Amino acid sequence: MKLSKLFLGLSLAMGLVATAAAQTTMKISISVAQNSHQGVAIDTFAKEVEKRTGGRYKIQTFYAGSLGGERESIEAVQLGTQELAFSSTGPVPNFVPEAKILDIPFLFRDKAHARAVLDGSIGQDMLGKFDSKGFKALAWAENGFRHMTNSKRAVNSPDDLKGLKMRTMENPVHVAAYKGFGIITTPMAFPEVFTALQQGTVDGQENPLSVIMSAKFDQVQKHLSLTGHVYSPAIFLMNKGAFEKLAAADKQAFLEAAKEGAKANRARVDSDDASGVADLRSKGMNVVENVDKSKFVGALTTVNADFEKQFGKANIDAIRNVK
Ligand code: EAX
Repeated sequence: MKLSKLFLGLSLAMGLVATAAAQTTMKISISVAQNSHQGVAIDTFAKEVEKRTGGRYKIQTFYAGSLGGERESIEAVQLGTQELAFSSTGPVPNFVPEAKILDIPFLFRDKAHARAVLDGSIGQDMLGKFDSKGFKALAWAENGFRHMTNSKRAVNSPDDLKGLKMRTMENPVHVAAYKGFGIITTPMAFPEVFTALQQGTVDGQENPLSVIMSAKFDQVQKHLSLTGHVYSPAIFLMNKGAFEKLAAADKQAFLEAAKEGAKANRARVDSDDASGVADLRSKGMNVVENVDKSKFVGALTTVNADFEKQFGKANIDAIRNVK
């Protein structure tokens, strides 16, 4: 009697150990709040990975830069101290220089064009460039078209940007271009931006409506101009070793989960873009909706000539020519 009870207890305990061992937990992070286009991306990814692996893989989600800014989380993924990150391409060129070309201002006509490029052969080839740097790039997603905000004045033309001190991403293409606008550029990690705006360390910043809303920049910025000066892609990155350790079917599960995450993310960007102006106006922002884009493009003539030299005109044209 006693022995059989002991046996039952033991086998139960062993069963529990076996269940625990069969579940692997991985981390994924974003630099913005959970209630955002990026939160939706990683929440969907986590749910889909669990579903598609029968619960053998559990994805722990971290928001608002709680594991560090985008650059730090990409570094952590490269080192393997964190398995996954979802990031804009802002800091990506520091790891994969080929990705720089995607952040050229006024490269994409609209979201449909950007999505077609990323989902087409150019984007899919680019995902392969991450392999030799210690990453598995699971899928492209989206941060969105970036717009300028500041606390000083309404921006109607590039002349209005001259002398504004603005936070930029840690991205060499952005920094070069924004200098072309006459902006005083201050590269900074995203988690520091709200405080920098609040304390007046910088006058402004630029980000998609999705980010401006989720970060509540309306509380610290008066003016918003829909410049749409650059399209900001986003990406699901995984540590290469962690991905390679997965069984073939699980690899597929992770890839498909990332695609589902990207789908949900793009849908949220679309709805944020549709509601953003009214929402931010209702919170007191002064919004300039119609800027003369040709003037902004014109201000970058010299910078664009440099980009053509640096990246190859043919490569830039190949992106522009995608229908
Ligand atoms: O990924 O750093 C930035 O401005 C990014 O757009 C933001 O963190 C969202």
